Amino acid sequence: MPRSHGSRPQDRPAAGKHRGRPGPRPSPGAPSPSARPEKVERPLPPQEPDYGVQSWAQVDGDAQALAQVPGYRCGVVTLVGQPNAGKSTLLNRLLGEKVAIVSQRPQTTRDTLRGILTTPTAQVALLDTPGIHKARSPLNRAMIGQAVEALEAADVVVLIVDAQKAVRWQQQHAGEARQAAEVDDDEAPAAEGPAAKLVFDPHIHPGDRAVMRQILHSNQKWLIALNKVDLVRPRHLLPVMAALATAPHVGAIVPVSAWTADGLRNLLAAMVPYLGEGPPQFPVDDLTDRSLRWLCAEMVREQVFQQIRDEVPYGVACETEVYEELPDLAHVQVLVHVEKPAQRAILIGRDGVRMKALASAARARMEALIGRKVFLEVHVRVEANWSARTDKLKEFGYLQ
Ligand SMILES: Nc1nc2c(ncn2[C@@H]2O[C@H](COP(=O)(O)OP(=O)(O)OP(=O)(O)O)[C@@H](O)[C@H]2O)c(=O)[nH]1
Ligand SMILES: [Mg+2]
Repeated sequence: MPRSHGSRPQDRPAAGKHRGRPGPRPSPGAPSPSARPEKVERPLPPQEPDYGVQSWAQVDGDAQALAQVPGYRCGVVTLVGQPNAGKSTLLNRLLGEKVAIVSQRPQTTRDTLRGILTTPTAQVALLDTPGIHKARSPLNRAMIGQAVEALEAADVVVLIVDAQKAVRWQQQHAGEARQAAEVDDDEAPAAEGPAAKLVFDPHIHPGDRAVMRQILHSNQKWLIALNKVDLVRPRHLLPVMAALATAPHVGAIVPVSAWTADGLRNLLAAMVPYLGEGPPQFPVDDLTDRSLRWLCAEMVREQVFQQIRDEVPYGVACETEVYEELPDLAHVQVLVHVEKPAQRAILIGRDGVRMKALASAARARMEALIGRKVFLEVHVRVEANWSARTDKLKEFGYLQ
């Protein structure tokens, strides 16, 4: 019997409706037009990832059955890349279910999320991380710290490169000599050790070079997933792949589209040989080790990123204060922290219209994930300057 979502305690990890098996994505609630969303994220088209698996029945069995499979592999794959490269979208697509929040704005992901993909031949713990960029604020530095820590935990690292951005950069710098690529520019986070002195092909985007330095500094094995290939012409991809292939020690470069699900089978096939042989380490029907409480707070933050303009989303942190499973619904109360009273006013909107739109879209997401009706309450509190305060960053889980 599949485990019902309704009976899962609030602090247990979220499990898939399909017991860890990729399945069709829930359709998210459309934001109300009255919220005048600036950058609405289109829902992903509902393709199922094709892993070439004949039958998922074995995965639906217990972990012991998988442990008996000869050559079964299990390990950690860390997804890193520039902000907005599509790491979270790729994680969701690989899992076949939406667990990570996504938006068109950079720096959406703030802390590491582990997604668990269990197939008949391997269990992959996929770490989605904050985008690596030149961090100035304490919050951004904490985010980069999380990404760097996740690098250390990996059996193999996958650098997600935005193909569209890479093609544009290459076209703008066509014909430049290779020796022009000295130490990187403003986009690079401070690199250390021998990796800081590495010289890369100048046709590689400086933001990607900066992430490569971090990976090489960690001494991990690594691959590249060239994402968003649906947005570029195939003939423009080859020169980008040729430039990326000059990076030191890169294991493979796999073109993928998290949007269309193209290339995921190849990406999985490239990752799995780096994992150690052994039985599954996580329950086979879990999708993530994050709790429903955490996921609910993230879903509210996602709507803030998708529906509220300008800098406001960067001053917002969300916490689930109440998560109760009642007989016929789940009662969820989320507290939204903002830095200034003006941000509070923007979030609430005239007559509370904007908050209503935010909450109703977040509730629809929660209902799709939890699989039951949700009664959602959202409150907004001003917590002056929280993003620069170590105590608050710790309290909100952004800093260890
Ligand atoms: N067309 C297209 N869009 C994509 C693809 N992958 C991601 N996107 C879009 O790119 C934007 C950023 O995606 P995210 O998954 O939030 O990117 P991220 O790397 O997790 O970003 P941060 O969390 O900010 O570091 C969203 O609007 C996605 O819909 C893709 O393969 N094709
Ligand atoms: Mg993300």
